[in-house]
Amino acid sequence: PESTVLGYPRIGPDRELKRALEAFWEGRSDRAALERTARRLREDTWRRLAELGLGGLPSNTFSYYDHVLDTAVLLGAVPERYRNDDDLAAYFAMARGADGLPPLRMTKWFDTNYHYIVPEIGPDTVFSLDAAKPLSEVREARALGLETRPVLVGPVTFLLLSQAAPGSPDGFAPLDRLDDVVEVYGRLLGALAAEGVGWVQLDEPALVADRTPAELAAVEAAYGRLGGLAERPALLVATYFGSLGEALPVLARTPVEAVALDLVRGTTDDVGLLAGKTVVAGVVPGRDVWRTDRDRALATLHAVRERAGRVVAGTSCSLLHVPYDVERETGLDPALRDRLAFAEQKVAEVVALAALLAEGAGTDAPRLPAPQAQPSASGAEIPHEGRAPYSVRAAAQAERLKLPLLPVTTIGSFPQTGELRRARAALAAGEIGEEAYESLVRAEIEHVIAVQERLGLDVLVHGEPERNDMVQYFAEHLDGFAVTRHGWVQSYGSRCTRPPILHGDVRRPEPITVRWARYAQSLTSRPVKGMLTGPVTIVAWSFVRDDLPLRDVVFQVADAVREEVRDLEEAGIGVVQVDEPALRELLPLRRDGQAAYLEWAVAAYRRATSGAGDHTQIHTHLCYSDADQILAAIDALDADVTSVESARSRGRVLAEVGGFGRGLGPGVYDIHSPRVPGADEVERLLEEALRAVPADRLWVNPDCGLKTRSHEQVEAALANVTEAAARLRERLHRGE
Ligand code: THG
Ligand code: ZN
Repeated sequence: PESTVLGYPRIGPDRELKRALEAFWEGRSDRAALERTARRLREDTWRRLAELGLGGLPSNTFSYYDHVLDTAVLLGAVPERYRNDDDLAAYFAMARGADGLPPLRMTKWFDTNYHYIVPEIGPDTVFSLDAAKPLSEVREARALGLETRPVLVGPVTFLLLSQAAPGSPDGFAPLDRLDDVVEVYGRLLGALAAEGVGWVQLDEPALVADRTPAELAAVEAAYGRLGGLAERPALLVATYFGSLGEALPVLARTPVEAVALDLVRGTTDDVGLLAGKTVVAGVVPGRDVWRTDRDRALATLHAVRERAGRVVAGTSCSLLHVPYDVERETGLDPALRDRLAFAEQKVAEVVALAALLAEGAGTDAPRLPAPQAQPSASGAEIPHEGRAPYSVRAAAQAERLKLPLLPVTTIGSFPQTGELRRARAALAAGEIGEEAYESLVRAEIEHVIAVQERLGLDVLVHGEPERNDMVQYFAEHLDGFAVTRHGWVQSYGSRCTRPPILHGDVRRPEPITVRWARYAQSLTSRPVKGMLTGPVTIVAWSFVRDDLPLRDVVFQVADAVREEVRDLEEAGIGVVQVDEPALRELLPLRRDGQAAYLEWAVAAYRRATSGAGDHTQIHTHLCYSDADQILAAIDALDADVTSVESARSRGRVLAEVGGFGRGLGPGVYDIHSPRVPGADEVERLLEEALRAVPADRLWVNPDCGLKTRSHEQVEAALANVTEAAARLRERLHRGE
């Protein structure tokens, strides 16, 4: 095949998988119904890719929840506590938890907004091959008359992304088990060869990050061994999200038949080393929504062919990260839509490029254009904005807010009721008026404020009923963004987002959140916290223009947020939370570049928040506990109060963030699971927190927003949280 893609969306063009999963989980449908939907989605995808003329069709890119979790199952790496005669029940227990059993940890897939389930591997993990899924997908496609290339997470990336199982000895790393895992991959390759499979794709994106010499040696050994097997399909090692650097010569020395390179983020510099192998040249960007510059891509393909010999036109990474089809976006400005390509359009681009390459088109001009005019950031100086010292601010805020010890608050969002979601859809469809919609929003704010007062929270929120999503909502109210109707992208499991498209200069035409915050504050004498999304996160969770440096785009957004903070303050709001959960996400995968990124990202946050007066308390919230690399940056945000996720990985977070000299709220309620924590459990977590954080700086909060939970779960959990805080407060007053 002259063309291929490394992977494809699986949630369904109309989120059919989401609906099928949620119906199954809620007991509204059975396993057979779920399997039927899944099968139809897979078949539709293969048929469509074949129809578009794609050469190499991927399979095993479907997943009921996550492809890393699928790999753990494939290898038999299911921790004892999840084992169950019902394989699907065990699978979903690992992904989502089951009664009394918390799920496995979840974290971001490299620098994307996709989350994977973190496998647990210990010294005693027993590996065993369960090849049912890739084999049955191969057979399904064959029943349609289509040959496919099964896609699997490769052994090195799988182990590097895994965590050591609880109880593993100090110094144990999952990668220590590489030999055992490679043995299972070897048997899998044998099974696929026996099935007549010609090619297998092993994804090794971990190779584009900095790797130690020992890790690189492990890569060489693993692929040397797999490549040396007598009975196996041809091997494509797929790398993406950056350039291979020092890992490229290592892969070049292994007997694998093909290597996929991300030539959007990486370069063709060393491709000559891959001579003799096939290079899948990732020239069509798999992570943005812009149409590919055809001449540029073609020149790159020619350069690869000249240097390496055999070349296949491909995407830079899986298309999992883009929506299905831009043709459905009839509401977009046609001038903008013409510049866009979603998954279907990208497949067509790959096919067209392969045809041009085969025709020899562009061979007269094979000179590679100069590296894409990487626009340089305007103004080399990063403005360092600051507020008064924390002690001054803390005194002014204490005076104004008069909060008790261990104040209880939430992260911002409350459960979104079906009624509200339907009303928003009806408003968009013109079936109800603005007035009717807004009165529903007001009623919901009244309800949420009343609940928090009844449960005794100290800093209240309005619950964000007017927002569909913390980024999409701001994008809808800022100039320079477009939003889609069907542009869903999987975030984790059944959850999706519609990333907005940031295509022009960003401006705030008028205040966005102020009237809702003001309304909520009018209902209570307790402080209401204004809720904003930070500039890095707004940009990280959007598809962003590529004609300006990212940093400049982020600063434009920071200025818009700054105006909003000022307006909230002026409206009498005493606490403003500016969330930056994606701060870590844009961190460059390689160490060089990380410091510079963090410097401007922090500067953008401070630009957004430093207009606030001393008496205004700035909060921030960060999802994900693997913040180790960016602790100094989080500290440098200089927020008065920082809440972090920690319910899933207790002690570590506390040890890390306890040293911040300001307010800190380690999450005490894991909102990713439907489980309601008891008051005793929360009290214990708070006691533990008190060993790392002084009582006068400890805040009490869930570990993330509550929008994915039900009202019943939230009320039960918050009642326990406030009770635990009250008990501990009491004990502190008694001097215990
Ligand atoms: N918004 C955006 N990206 C995100 C988050 C977010 N990335 C990280 C984290 N939060 C991911 N978490 C979620 C949690 C819930 C949902 C999506 C991502 C979710 N989505 C609704 C769904 O799938 O039904 C749709 C929401 C909508 O109507 O827009 O519940 O918060 N951008
Ligand atoms: Zn969060």
